[in-house]
Amino acid sequence: MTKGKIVAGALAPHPPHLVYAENPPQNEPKAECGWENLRWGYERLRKNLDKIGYDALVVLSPHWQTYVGTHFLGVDHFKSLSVDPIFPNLFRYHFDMNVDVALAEAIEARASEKGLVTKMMRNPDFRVDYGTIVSCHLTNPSWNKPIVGISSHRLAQYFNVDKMQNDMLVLGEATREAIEASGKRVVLLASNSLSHRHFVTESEIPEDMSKEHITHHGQYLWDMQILDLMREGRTREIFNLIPDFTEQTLAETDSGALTWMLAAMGFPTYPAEVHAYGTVIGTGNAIVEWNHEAGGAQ
Ligand code: 2X7
Ligand code: FE2
Repeated sequence: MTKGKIVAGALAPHPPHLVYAENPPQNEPKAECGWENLRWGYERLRKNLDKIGYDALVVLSPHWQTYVGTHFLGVDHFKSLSVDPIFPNLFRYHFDMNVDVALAEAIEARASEKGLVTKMMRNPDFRVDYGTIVSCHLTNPSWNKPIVGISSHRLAQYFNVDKMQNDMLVLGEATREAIEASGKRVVLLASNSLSHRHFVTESEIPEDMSKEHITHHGQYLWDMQILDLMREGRTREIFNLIPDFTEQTLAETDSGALTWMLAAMGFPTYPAEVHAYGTVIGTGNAIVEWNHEAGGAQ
């Protein structure tokens, strides 16, 4: 068997607004338009990933929150309705997805061997969270590839941010080793926004772009600093800044998703491609690609 590999990784944020604005048949609410910059960024990401080809998506979602260890979707097929608890007016999505259970089990086993608390999630009626669905839908709207879904253990909240950083390094290593042993070509998705201070009220028309802007200039400056480092290939420095960035901008990096992905990819030193940056209800969101095959190492 040929050695498997992580062919690419992406920062792939999951505001449900982006699926709402795309109007796919799976989503009940319908929009006129909205957040085009981010949606067109996802379009460019999809084109690049389709060019290199891959077998599965592995996604870590901030909205599948598990307080006892890291959990993995462990059923071949899920079909149900996922509703965003905060934005049920925007996201009521009928999902129908396949899971690469063998790969999920392989990552889980390696993570457990390395000392992490882990669990396979075997409930066939489980309602998959909107973070997993939005990032996967926007990366691959045809859903013609299986996914591996990984929960966020919420270590930054439940223990502290340093424990989160440490355990995500271990989970990243386990992910890389399992993928290499699988023989598969895999794309990783860190399903998180960057800065995450948001408005506390919604405008009358959610897709009214005259109302959309960053909540606070300070968080914008932070987002630009993180994006500059990505564009310069300085991902180790991002790792070192994540605790302060997370605290000062309430960033969704608190989920561990970005740390996990950068660790699994061996902290790339080549320039990432920033496809888009934009705000969603005041939060900072970027679509960023590390393409090991096209521009990078390995
Ligand atoms: O979960 C989210 C998010 N991360 C950002 C913006 C808006 C809604 O939901
Ligand atoms: Fe979120």
